[in-house]
Amino acid sequence: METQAIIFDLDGVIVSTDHYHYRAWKQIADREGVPFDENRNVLLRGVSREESLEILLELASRPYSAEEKKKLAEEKNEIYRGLLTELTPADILPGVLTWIDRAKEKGLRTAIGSSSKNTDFILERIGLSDTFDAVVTGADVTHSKPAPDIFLLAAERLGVPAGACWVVEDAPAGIQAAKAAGMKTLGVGEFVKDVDPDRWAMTLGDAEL
Ligand code: B16
Ligand code: MG
Repeated sequence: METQAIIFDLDGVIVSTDHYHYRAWKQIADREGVPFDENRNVLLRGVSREESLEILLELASRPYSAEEKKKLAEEKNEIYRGLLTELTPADILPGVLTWIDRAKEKGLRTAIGSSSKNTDFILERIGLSDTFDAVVTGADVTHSKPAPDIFLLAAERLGVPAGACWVVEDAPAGIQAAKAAGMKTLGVGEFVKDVDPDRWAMTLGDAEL
């Protein structure tokens, strides 16, 4: 089916917020005495805040109650939101603006499909609030990536069949979600290099639309 829309993941594709996520989770992990490093952080990419905490706590030495988990997730988000105030349009990753322009020139619809409930805040910080035809986030669905729901809802809001959508993703969970939605994928960045080497680029600046 001919491509009619491009759905961009946000964190790791449009802007690199992963280090801010890492710094926030690391503060929580250190305080709780849970081992956590950059390698463990990769497992959290594209995954919801709550599920990220579950993964982090897999290495904890004691069980945590639902209430404690809720508080930890809230604390992490407060730290993360504080760090996000450092974001500016200069943080938009290489090739992104060209891709958006090219997509529009070709008459393709564009959307954001992100697990992040901070999507609106991030888009505002980097000056892209009014750029996309649709924005779907983790706040719009019950099941986040790797479930296909975020991308399927984006296609629905764009009025385009799933098979005509092309998803750009940096996380294994996101590629899995896109494939489960029956969409084509382009992987960007080192963490999805081995998933589909024929449809992969280090940055969007290295890929042709
Ligand atoms: P929040 P994406 C994802 O965004 C991040 O990659 C992931 O690390 C994060 O846990 C998730 O958003 C939830 O973020 O805590 O802001 O709701 O890659 O799907 O754009
Ligand atoms: Mg991502």
